[in-house]
Amino acid sequence: MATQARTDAKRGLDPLKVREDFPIFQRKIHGKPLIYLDNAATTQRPRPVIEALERFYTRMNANVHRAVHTLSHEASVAYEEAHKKVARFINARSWREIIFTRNATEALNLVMYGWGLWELEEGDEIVLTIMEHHSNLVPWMLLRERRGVVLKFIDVDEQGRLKLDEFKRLLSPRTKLVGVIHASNVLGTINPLPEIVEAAHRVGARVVVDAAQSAPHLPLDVRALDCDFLAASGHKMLGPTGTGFLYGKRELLERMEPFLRGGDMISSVTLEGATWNELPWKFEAGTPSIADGIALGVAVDYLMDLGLENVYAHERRLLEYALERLLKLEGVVVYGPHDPEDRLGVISFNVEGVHPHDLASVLDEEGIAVRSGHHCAQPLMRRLGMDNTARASFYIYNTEDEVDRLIEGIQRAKRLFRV
Ligand code: C6P
Repeated sequence: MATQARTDAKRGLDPLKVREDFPIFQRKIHGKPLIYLDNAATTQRPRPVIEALERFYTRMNANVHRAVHTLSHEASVAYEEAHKKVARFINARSWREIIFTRNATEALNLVMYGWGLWELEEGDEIVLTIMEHHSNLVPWMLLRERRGVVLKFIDVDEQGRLKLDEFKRLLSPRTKLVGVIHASNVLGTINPLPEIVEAAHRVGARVVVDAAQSAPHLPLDVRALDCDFLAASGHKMLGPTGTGFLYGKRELLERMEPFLRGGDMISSVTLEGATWNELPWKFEAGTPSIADGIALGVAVDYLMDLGLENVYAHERRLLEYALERLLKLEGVVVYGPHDPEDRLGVISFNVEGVHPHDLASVLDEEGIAVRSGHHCAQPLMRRLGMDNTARASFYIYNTEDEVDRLIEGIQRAKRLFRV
């Protein structure tokens, strides 16, 4: 992949060059150039990812692991290779620690059904943060209902940073799991994982990290972090929709029960019972999304070619610029930490007197895509006294010029609603 021109040793990532790889930016919305600021929901796809999907169906289409014929062999090798790429991306010890799922939600459910349901008993405690996305909250409620497991929550301060002292007080020998969102999809807050993992391990608890919002934006190293599980969405990091993955420490995955049972995940079956296939296939029952998985590997190649340090640095510049401009606007409330060091380029905000859905509609007329709503984090929204927000989230193809257009769009909405 000739990405040399997309980054520069001095200036870092060049978003204008990056944009050339994304066919969707040729599209006009209401006659205006598309300004896509809904990257926390899902990102756009570069041409190599789109081409990988086409290449699979035109050159290689076959099922994996089932036949000796050439197409099946090629598809199996390419699908396995995609797991290896994801393993390198997060620095896992082995590609067998990477399980492909449909999304981050499925990855987190896999931990609950495959580990929690078997390991946890009445009175055991799970400590979660109040800023969890519903995907790392609602699954654990099942264990509260069915097993009598106790859920405890770490609160946040007014800027949406975790109260770490409180976290340490919540930990006890009864804590069996700590579930933590790495970066909030509402506030952008980056949580201090090393400190959290170390404190959790000190009381013998396992740690599951929801990295859906961090994996696409900053370098991750599961070995250094020493977390036990980590879930992410492939579709939030340039991969196809219907892709996500779970990392788990091998010794845990080996001991865990499969979540879905049936085809492809067995080693042998008799009428009396079954034994399980080797990792990761034990957890990938049935025909997987082969083309999508292979294309996720290509997305990882693309990101690694750019360099995650460059991705982070670019978004940091945009974040600082956008925060500076938004904070100067009268009647605009910006949520989350004020210090860019503590957060990523996900900015939730409200304009006094304009409902976020109305704001998003006005921005859409300008070709600007932002999300509005509760962002699947209702307990956090309630805690911070808000129902809905507008949210702009950046990625590798966004520019400062687009931030200016966003500000102009907000000013237009204020004029329209006379606020
Ligand atoms: N957030 C948003 O904020 P899926 O859709 O299952 O791949 O990802 C779920 C998920 C889990 N954790 C976090 C931190 C997330 O942000 C998300 C998805 C999207 O717009 C959709 S609610």
